[in-house]
Amino acid sequence: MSLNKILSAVTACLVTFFISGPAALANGVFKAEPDQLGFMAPATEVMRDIVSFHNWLLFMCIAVSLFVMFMMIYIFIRFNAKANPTPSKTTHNTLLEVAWTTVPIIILLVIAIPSFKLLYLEDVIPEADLTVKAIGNQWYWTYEYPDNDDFAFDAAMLTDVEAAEAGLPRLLATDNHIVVPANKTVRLIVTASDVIHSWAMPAFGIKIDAVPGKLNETWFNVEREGIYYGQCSELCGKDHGFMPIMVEVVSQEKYDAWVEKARAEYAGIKKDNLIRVATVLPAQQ
Ligand SMILES: [Cu+2]
Repeated sequence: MSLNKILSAVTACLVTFFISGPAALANGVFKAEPDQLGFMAPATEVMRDIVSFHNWLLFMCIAVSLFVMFMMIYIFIRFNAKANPTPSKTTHNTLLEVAWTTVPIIILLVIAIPSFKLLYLEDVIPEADLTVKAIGNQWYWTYEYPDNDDFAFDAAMLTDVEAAEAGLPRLLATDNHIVVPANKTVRLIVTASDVIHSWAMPAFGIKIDAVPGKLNETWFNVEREGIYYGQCSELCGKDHGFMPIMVEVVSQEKYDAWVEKARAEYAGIKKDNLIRVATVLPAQQ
């Protein structure tokens, strides 16, 4: 590989990282793409901040690495035995010692301040417009809408054939999925019925563990309508890779209409029976 090719590959990587991944597809589908290097296009304020914090950290890493590298190269050339046969006996330099103590402190501070800001943004849940509860099961998700008569349903992965027929992405689409309104704060409560799962939605900047016997909560406010895909992100057994998460973000009117429909459709489902539905297994490859 020529130096030119290596340099252009490195530049391509850096550019991809700094522009934070591909934009949303034209039809409003947000999912990971083949050969994707950066993040998925952010759909929430939290994810946008995560992306810019990531870029800031990357910049700091590169700056520190380059500084150390050039210092070392300079020392190798300027102070090797041939170029500098009689070394200086100098010890202690007050200015230098103060500098190499304070500069790292300043670097840590400029990393810590945005980091804490981001942590608080993620952690403190604003006044929520609605609540959705996600329950991880081996190996599908159950969702409950406590604000709307507490209706509930399961979301299991579509088989390859079903996904192809529906024109939905393989290994990501589910039979039922949650629908939420755009530009509304959604409080998400997460737990599990058997082992630890993790509800992860890259475009929202969410990855939260679903722990049996424990309620975790987080929030999101999605700015753009569309269909968003994520996956269980905690190793939870043999079908861990086959319990994707699908979220449809729609306008308030469409959401209200969906709630009416869902209320009727899922009304007969007793929550106790939900967790007994057979897992949809992927087609054998
Ligand atoms: Cu899982």
